[in-house]
Amino acid sequence: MKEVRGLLVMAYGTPYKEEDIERYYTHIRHGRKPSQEHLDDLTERYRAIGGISPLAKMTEAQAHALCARLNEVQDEVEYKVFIGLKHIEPFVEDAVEAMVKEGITEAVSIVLAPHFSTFSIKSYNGRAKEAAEKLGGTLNITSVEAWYDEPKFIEFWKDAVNGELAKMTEEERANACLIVSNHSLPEKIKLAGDPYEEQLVKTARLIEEASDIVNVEVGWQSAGQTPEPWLGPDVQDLTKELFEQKGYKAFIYTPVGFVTEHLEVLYDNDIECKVVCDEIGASYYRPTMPNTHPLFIDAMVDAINKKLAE
Ligand code: FEC
Repeated sequence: MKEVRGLLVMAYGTPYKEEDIERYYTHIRHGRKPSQEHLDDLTERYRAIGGISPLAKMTEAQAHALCARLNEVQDEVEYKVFIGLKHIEPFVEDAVEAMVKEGITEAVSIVLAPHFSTFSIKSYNGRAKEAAEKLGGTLNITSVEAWYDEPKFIEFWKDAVNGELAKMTEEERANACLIVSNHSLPEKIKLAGDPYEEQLVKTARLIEEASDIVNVEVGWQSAGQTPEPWLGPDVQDLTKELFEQKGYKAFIYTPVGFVTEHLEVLYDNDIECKVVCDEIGASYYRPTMPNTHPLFIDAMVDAINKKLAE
């Protein structure tokens, strides 16, 4: 019989129904309840994208597609998938406990976010390893840390950008700008030498080199509501500035730090950035997110195999 290797797929998590929003938001805020105003604001944003986010379903689909592909491309071990979420059940710790209960001793983990930061990838992997330690240390977890430059990931976005260019009129194509973005984080991460910003810039440069787009800019989105400075420029401000300075007629948004159509894409890009484009009279383009596209799943397979071969 083949050895069973755990595949721990970790992701942000989302409320399953409207009543879950408060506890989910409280978890994101490290246990501090949000004010009624902030809660109402978030509830309104979920309502604006149809009530709940497609994130939960897509995380499941991505995890299962990744596991199936890992089992297809090799014959030595049998991967078994476990989903661990950051802010709602099944939590990262629940997934680790399930693996230990099944007697699994080797696992590989990957986060459904391509860029490393102490706030995101490091905290997911740290929680998984800490949980494994607490449960007796019988489970060894090998963690993929980043995959922002995986060739198939870049190929996915190259095709996506070229696909949007093909939909444009000639005038739009000649005056088009690509905005490559990620979730903003507090600027203080830079003091600790966090590679998050550098990795986003690298992803943007690789897409620029591979695709037919000429004008490429890097921006940040979905910043939190705290008084401290967050990484910028914000994608909405950047759109306005670029329009004023360069007169672009079309903007393509590729929020490459995300891998599916969830709140931060459906609201922050498709509603907020679209409003800005409408105001300035430019066209809004946002390609379909990676979801379970074979190139994207294969990019994660490659990242896992490279990590295991180290
Ligand atoms: O579709 C959905 O329901 C969930 C979408 C969602 C994703 C996501 C990804 C990331 N976040 C990251 C960092 C932060 C920091 C704060 C923060 C706050 C929120 C709030 C919601 C939310 N995030 Fe999120 N994030 C998603 C949703 N995030 C809702 C709370 C309301 C708001 O501010 O909009 C600020 C926390 C604080 O207040 O102290 C920091 C990072 C990612 C990308 C990596 C990953 O997926 O883990 C980084 C998806």
